[in-house]
Amino acid sequence: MNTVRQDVATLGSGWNNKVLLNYALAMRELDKLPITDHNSWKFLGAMHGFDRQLWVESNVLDDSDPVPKDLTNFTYGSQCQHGSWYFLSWHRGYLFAFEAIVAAKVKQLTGDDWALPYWNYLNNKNPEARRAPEAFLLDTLPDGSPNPLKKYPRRQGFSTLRPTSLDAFSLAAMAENDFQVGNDGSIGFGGGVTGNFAQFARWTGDLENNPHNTVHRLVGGGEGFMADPYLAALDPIFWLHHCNVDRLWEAWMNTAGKTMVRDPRWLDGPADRRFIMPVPGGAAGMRFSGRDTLKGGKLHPRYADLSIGTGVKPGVETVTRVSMGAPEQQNIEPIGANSAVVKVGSGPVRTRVDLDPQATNTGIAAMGATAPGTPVTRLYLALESVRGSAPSPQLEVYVNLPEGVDPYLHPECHAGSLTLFGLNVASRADGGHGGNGLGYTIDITDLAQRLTNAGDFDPNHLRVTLVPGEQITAQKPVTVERISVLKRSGIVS
Ligand SMILES: [Cu+2]
Repeated sequence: MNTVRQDVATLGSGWNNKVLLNYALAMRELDKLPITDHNSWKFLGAMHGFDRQLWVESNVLDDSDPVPKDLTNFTYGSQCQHGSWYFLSWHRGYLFAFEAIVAAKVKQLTGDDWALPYWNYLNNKNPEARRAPEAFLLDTLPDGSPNPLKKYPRRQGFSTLRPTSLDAFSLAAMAENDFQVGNDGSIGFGGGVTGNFAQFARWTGDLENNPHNTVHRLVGGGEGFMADPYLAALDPIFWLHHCNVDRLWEAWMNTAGKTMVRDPRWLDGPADRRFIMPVPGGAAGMRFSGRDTLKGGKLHPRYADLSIGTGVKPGVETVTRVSMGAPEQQNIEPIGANSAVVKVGSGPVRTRVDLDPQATNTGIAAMGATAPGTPVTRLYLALESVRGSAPSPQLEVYVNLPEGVDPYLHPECHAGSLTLFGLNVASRADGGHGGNGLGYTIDITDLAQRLTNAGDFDPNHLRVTLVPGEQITAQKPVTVERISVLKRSGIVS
């Protein structure tokens, strides 16, 4: 049985892509099942996020449809782990369950084997890589019936991922050597430490912010399902996107010099409960934890390729960034913060972050260190408790932008682009985490170095300007509780 996941672009175009045709045929059948069935399209989508009222308003459910208890009591419903170190492991299990259920249906309908393909949108060698596979854009199946792969709305006129120069895709996450750093895991590839189960926890990992969050917003816009975690997994393209994110994680783990597990709690999952997924046939669920998703585990996937479009060459010693030593021997300290909540609505907002000049100067002096055994530092801007009501607003972050200028004319001050995917869920006071919002870190080491070289870096403070992108308006503002600068110190190894 062929269960190797392939690049969807290599499998043929339109409905000649048999993997996607089989996908569509299976989804059409799974759509006939009621939400009470663990193998139904709706049930599988609701596992990511579920809000009955929104689903009725969005014409997914009828008002009269009975909703199963195991969705509303969180046994299966609204499980997706974001802003957390379980983001990648939970979604790996989710992909596995979905793939098994679809494959069983494909087998029953056509006799074919089936594996979930990935959308390799970062493949620079394919000029069409950012265009959605055609099967997701066609109105009908070859037999003339409605195309299930295009059932739910996306950004108006969507066919291609179109980031601008600001929210450009970045593979910077792949250069990070550590899955987590800091006691709270606030810095690193994979997301912040959470003890208990939390749908939206606190710190977003590098890979989750970009390209994961970016692609959700670029497909979904403000109105499409992919932009909102309550609806995203209902769009069949969700699964090809997440398959690629999962592949990026696998590629990262297969690169020399990366530290995946340093805190064994990650291996066993949340302290208060196990992750659970449905299985084909819909009987009892399958329980799993992080260790099942790693090499040798029952949920470890196989990919046809781990190098094209991932920015890494597995098995090859690629020195992408100097190693700062074992994560537990690294130190994270705040060296300054702003003093008031920042609210971003219709236009750019400036705030001042006061710095400890001595700590800043020593940090700047060690930023470029490469000699083994010498101290090395990186600087980060941390945005804490970011809240708002839009599903995936875009926020642009600038450092030391001159006052009164057009930010777009000053890319040299651009620190980073954030897509605040799931901000609506993370900000709900009745949600799992009491509306604490989300946290993000932006690596500003290179920017600080550039500003220092240009004589534009004052060790006493820096100015941060937040510029609203799409989905942020005066009616739907975003607030940031605190902005601080973190200094990460280690020893070059
Ligand atoms: Cu996602």
